[in-house]
Amino acid sequence: MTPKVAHESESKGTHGAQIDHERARSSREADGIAREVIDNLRYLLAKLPHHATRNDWYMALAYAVRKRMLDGYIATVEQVSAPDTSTKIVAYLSAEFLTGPHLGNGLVNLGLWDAAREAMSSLGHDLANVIDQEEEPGLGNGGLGRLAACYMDSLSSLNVAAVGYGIRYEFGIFDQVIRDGWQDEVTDKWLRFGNPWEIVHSDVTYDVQFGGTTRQSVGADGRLRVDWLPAKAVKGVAYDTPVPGYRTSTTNMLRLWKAEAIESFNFDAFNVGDYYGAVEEKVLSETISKVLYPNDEPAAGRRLRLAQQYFMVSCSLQDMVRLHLMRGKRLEEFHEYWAVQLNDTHPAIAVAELMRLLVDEHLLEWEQAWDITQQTCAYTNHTLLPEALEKWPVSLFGTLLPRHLEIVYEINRRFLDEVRRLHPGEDQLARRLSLIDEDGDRYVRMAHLATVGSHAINGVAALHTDLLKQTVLRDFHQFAPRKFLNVTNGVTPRRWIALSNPALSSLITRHIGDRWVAATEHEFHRLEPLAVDPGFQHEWREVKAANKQALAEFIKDRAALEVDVQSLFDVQVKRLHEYKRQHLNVLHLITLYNRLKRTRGAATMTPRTVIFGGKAAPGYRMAKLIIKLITAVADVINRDAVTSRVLKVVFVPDFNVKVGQRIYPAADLSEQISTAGKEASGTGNMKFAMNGAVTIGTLDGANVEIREEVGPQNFFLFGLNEAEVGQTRAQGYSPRRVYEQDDELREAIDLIGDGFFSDGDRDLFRPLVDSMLDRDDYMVLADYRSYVDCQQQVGEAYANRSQWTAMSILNTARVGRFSSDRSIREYCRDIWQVTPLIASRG
Ligand code: F58
Repeated sequence: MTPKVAHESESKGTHGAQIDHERARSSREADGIAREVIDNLRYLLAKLPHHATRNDWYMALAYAVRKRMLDGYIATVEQVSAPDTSTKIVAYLSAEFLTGPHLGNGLVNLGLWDAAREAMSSLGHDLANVIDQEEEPGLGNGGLGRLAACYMDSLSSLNVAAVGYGIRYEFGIFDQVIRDGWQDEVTDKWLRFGNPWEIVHSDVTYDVQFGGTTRQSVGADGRLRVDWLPAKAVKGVAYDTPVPGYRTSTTNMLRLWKAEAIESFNFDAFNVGDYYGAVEEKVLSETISKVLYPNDEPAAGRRLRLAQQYFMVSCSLQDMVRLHLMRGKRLEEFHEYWAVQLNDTHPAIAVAELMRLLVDEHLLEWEQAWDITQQTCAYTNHTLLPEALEKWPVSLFGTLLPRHLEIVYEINRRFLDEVRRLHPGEDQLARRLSLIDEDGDRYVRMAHLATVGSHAINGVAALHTDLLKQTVLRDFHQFAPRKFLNVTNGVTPRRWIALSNPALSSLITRHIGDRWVAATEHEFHRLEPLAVDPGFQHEWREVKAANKQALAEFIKDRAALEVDVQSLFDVQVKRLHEYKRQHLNVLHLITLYNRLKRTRGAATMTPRTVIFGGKAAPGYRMAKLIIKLITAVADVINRDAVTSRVLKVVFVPDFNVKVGQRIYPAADLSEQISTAGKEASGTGNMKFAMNGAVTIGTLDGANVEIREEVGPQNFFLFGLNEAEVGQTRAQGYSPRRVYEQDDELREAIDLIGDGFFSDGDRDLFRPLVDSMLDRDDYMVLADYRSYVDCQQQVGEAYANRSQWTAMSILNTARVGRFSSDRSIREYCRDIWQVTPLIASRG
């Protein structure tokens, strides 16, 4: 069960019965919680207990838990707003926060799990079942959005005052359904049953302007002024969700903006009888926060997305300025009180918006405003893939944000002047550094804007930061090397171990105590001596077996397939992308199939259940075709009497945070098989390893550091490294030659190409086969032999139970470094220069 900590008993106040009553109702005891759940059913949901649905019970408990979170929030606000504090607040700006469901996590962090379970059971309900009712807010695509959520958890857990600023999308990432083996997208209506976690602040709103023109004038003081005469405006309304720390009094807010029309009716239109015209404006305004963009590459050109980005940034910065002035501080000292982290380039327009607010609205001098902006902002890069680097056509940018385009030009003019002063005559250098891409059509390069406007730029794993400095931001690095640093990603052990793997948590706690939940990096090492202890090994295996059994039941329910829980659970769950190479995994499956068929099942092979999950961007045809290939190969293997005895393949539909919480704890083998140099960090790799899965992987992203930590004997390495990928290409790599020279590879690819998995249809998978044979941009064929041979070693290692268990335990014991607490401490120390609030345990 989840670890418990004692809580300090509160000293009795002197404010009489009223307060006593309130105390009793904010009880941490089961009977107090149960009473409040019943009250909530009655007064918030207007339901009798025997009429209440499962959703009603969930809502009633959620409100009770939220109330306890708000006690922490009020205490945090009190601390931050005290007149004598100089607390610097972290503003984490992100277009995505993939939080996952809140109830279970809230109970873990507040230490209310057991009390809530007892309370619900006294009311005749199973807590797990109530928790499962919650629909997760899918307000992110994948790793980047989930990272933001892990960081919010760590910020609160480390008592750092912070606000997460983002967008309250009405529709998040689509729900994936599999029809006839293909992905279909269904709208994510996450708000349909209500959202008990958010608090709408109808009084915290800002106008955000778009379009129009600018006008210059000279004031009486002789100073140049620029006025923006916008064509339209929308209103952003604050929706707050509390983010409680783990057993601390600190509770921060995730503040998400919803777009609304400034006037819900255009009365001019209404008066002349154009009712629909009047409503249209409202609809258009609300469109801005309607839907999350799925990560369709390439990133160029979508006007609504730029509008979303500016909408979120403008609301957030206006909010910061308001709070700053409310605290009685001067704008000249803004950077001493706010650290703004740009989560990728999506909020990079903040650089220009902060300049506009300081210079145009608050009349600071340009130089001073620029100094404040740079000292306030910092930028995290999450990708090197050229197609994912954001750039906006100058014309689009200028139409939507005419004043910001002028500001970008002015930033660029001053910056390039400096470049030319330091590097006279180097025109090409200035061209490459420019915020404006002038090779062909003109674009605003958002990564350049973020880099120039920030005092710190970080990559998300050591290898990624090195490559960033050598490739995408090479010239910037040479120009200002000290601005660059690495902060390797991390994931929160609260959600990804304590909540999702209670059996493992209690086993660990029984042996090393419960301090690991908040001090994972330090405490997990204490498991190392237990790695070879037969008794501990036995318990470890029992936990894994139970988790696998639970996943098997889930798979039966969601994918109608029976799997062997004794078999090796070999898992690849992540977004579908060619660089992540799910199709390399498929080639291995076909190879196993062929070996089994050739020997009529006599080939000795470790039984495996190969599990896939992940969404493809709706417009990414190749990724969708790979899903079809996985399901087609699964059909053949699972139906075949010979192969299905030792091999099962399953595609778990609709992979999301909730599904992840069931999958990571049950994995034996973690597939981290991207082409070296392409995966910036990866964070699933960390979640798997923490839960005792052993990795098969390339030297990519954080895999490199995971392998360093767990030791090469406890990591299955294969494939070309990043330098070798480059060399192989440079030497005229021919995938077709590789195909011709490897019999097993040729056999596997030919089966796909000949229509064996598509009822004889030779065209279906042709684009995939051709792309591998003709170009193989992601070096699938180059790494095939190394991968398949490495998988053979995995199978053999798994057959040795005690050796495998030791590897599994050592993986958990040695990956404490990948707790997001460690990452956040580094951000605090190296980038934000913030110190924690005075901690008190909640
Ligand atoms: C991911 N990026 C990286 N982007 O791919 C992964 O290696 C890394 O671990 C993670 O960030 C966290 O640093 C990512 O998830 C997106 O989802 C973008 C969202 C907006 C559209 C373009 C993709």
